Amino acid sequence: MIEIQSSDTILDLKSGRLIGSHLKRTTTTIGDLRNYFKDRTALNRMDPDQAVYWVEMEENKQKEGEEGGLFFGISHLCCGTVGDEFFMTKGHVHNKFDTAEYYWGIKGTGLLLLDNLKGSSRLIEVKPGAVLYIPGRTAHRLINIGNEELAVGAVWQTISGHNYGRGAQLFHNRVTKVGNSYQVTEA
Ligand code: PAN
Ligand code: ZN
Repeated sequence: MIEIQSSDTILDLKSGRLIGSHLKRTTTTIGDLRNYFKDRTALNRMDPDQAVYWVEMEENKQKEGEEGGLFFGISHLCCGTVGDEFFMTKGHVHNKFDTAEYYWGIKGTGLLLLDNLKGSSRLIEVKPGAVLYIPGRTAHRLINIGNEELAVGAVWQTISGHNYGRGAQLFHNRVTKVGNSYQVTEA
């Protein structure tokens, strides 16, 4: 006899929100991103407590640094700009440099900026259903270029860890709003 269990957590595919009783949410605000956006004057005019993005995850299932496990998280990136630079995540490389990651688009329109830290960058479109592989040794950052929240799923190893470098210096490009479109410039 096998007991049939239901899953602890449901991913609502329409909103990208997790539903469950053991979830945690980490919010990153304008104040936390002080060293990441170029236009410091615009940044200083904004409310430091304004949320730019938040990540929701299952709580206490896996431990950071434990061998063999996986983390599952949904990033929700609000729509907006600082000056003309689109809202984006801090971006990082993994401490365990070789570990890769999967992202997939759930809601909204964005870009995934990849930088191999040796002068080569790539931008990949993020839209619902897009499956994005981030190789190891690669800095990765999400950018919301749309008119609604960008929700993106992610799975990475529990041994990966996050290295944020020194602010924007991990990345060699910036994405700014021009009319209804975007432009990429050197950072
Ligand atoms: C993601 C990111 C998430 C937030 O879960 O951690 O999008 O971005 P920052 O960590 O750059 O602030 C991931 O890539 N995990 O490894
Ligand atoms: Zn990552």
